Amino acid sequence: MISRRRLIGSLAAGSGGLLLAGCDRLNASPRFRELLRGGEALTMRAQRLITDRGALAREYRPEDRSPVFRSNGTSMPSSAEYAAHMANGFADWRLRIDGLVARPLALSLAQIMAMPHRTQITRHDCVEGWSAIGQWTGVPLRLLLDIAGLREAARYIVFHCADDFPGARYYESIDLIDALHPQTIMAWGMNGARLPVPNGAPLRLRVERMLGYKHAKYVERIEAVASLAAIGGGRGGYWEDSNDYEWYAGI
Ligand SMILES: Nc1nc2c(c(=O)[nH]1)N[C@H]1C(S)=C(S)[C@@H](COP(=O)(O)O)O[C@H]1N2
Ligand SMILES: [Mo]
Repeated sequence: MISRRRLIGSLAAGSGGLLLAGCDRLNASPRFRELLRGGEALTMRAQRLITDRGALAREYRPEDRSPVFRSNGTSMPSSAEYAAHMANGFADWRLRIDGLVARPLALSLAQIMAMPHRTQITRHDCVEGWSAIGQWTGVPLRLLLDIAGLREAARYIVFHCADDFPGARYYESIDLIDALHPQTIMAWGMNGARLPVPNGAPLRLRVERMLGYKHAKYVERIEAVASLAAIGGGRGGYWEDSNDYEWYAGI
């Protein structure tokens, strides 16, 4: 019998397809699509039952990349602080990692870029009706959380962003299953170059089993929490608070 680890490994190497073919068939069935539309709690339970949340998102070949990967939402945070960071190439910028961790951290971009990294070519799906395939390079979130040392009470990871919307900062959150997933990375590279400002420089989340709005750009602080109730409007994200988007946006 092929072990789960070997199966995931072969998928990661691009030679598998077993799990993915299975998912495609499920997705094509109207009954399954209906299930997925039947409310968030049901979506989450159905996906936990039917799909494996540890399964990898499909990865593509370099030639599959979209010629243009558009920017959506904020294309440049408007604060003076961000402008100053941008002007000196983010040399003094720091990523803070705090909340329910044993060792709060403040990491420079150089430190983050020197860490082990992963490169993946994936499809980004925005609920506004567009998709694009891009290549992302970054440090696994799992590694950052291991270094900081998650406390036992931690249940969610919150991403605080540098951009302001009317009345609120952009933020997002995911649970620990997605946070520790092997394709969940804090990306500093895109399509072989440094992450461009319109796509979230210097650092953005890629959480490949989730819809586009979960992929927080301009992340400046990662916070581990036990509950989302006290953050923002309490629903786990900017769009969740302001527009009733689903918190669990699995694809
Ligand atoms: N900080 C921040 N993150 C964000 C957004 C944003 O406006 N601000 N937009 C979200 C949405 S809706 C999408 S589809 C993607 C777009 O990523 P892109 O600009 O690289 O295309 O970022 C997401 N993350
Ligand atoms: Mo989006």
